[in-house]
Amino acid sequence: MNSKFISQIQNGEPLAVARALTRVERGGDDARNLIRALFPYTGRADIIGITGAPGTGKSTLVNALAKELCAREKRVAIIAVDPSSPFTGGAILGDRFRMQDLAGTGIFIRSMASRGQLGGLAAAVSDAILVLDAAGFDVILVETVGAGQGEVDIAKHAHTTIVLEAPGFGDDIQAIKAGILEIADILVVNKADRDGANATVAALQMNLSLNPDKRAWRPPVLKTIALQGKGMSELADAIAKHKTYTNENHLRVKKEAARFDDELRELLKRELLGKKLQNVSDARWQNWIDEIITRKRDLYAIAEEILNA
Ligand SMILES: Nc1nc2c(ncn2[C@@H]2O[C@H](COP(=O)(O)OP(=O)(O)OP(=O)(O)O)[C@@H](O)[C@H]2O)c(=O)[nH]1
Ligand SMILES: [Mg+2]
Repeated sequence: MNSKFISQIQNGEPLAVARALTRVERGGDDARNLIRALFPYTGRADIIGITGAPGTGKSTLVNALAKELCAREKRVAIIAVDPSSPFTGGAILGDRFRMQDLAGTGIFIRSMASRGQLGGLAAAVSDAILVLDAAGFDVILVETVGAGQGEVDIAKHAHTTIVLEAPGFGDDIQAIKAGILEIADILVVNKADRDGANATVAALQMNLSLNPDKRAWRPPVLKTIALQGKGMSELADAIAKHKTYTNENHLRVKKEAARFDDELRELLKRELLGKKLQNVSDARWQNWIDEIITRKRDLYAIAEEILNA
């Protein structure tokens, strides 16, 4: 691995960081070697997950929050995860607007939609977080759609997870079903300029009381108007408070352990599967499926054959 490239990344040089992220998205040996070289320099950044239903205002809020953190002397990077097609015009236009909005602030933004890597989007996002961490960003904001709905559940591995709601979006029972209250460290009712914001806050507060958390941390419910940058100072304060809480209770290490535990298992699954299927032709695979659907053989028998090959 080119040591000049590594030190450029470590210095946070935007072009080098962008190139590193592209490499990580492509995957393969290049990505692997890069992560191996950078890994010793990771573990410092605060990873903040922002999640919520489509249209609740995640992107708008992430931009506004990034600016607030920037004003607090933090070096901020944004990863916007959009698992939908990279060809949807809306996403691309939205990106362009966001980038213009952040121009000249020093805030680094990257959207990821590609599934180029064998490991899929989730693995690419995990590696991207490592790159940005090694690049010396203090805060990495990771925006993902949904909670438990998206294929990318990065939010559950963040040091702090912010869940967005908006008035009128709230089928609150649905929110509880999706386990939102369990993953949220901070709840935000965005679009507080709209009718019904207070009702949504009250509903969330009530749900929190009905489902008392085992944690000592009770997620605050904040109101924001992301479009006007309102409520960002309170949100940044709540993030800082949660960080103090996690540090004092040694939860940061625990969260990290859970994150790498999951990721190592996923990685092993992919690697083992890849190795076992390396020399299996499409025709052979199709033949196995045919044997199964015609009830000649069962799944266990086929799996055993593959494992013992
Ligand atoms: N009235 C009002 N509109 C807002 C506010 N914040 C965001 N919006 C608008 O809500 C719409 C969706 O905002 P986005 O930031 O794109 O929402 P998102 O959650 O990122 O959406 P997806 O990425 O599609 O899931 C946009 O038209 C925003 O301008 C707010 O505080 N008040
Ligand atoms: Mg968005």
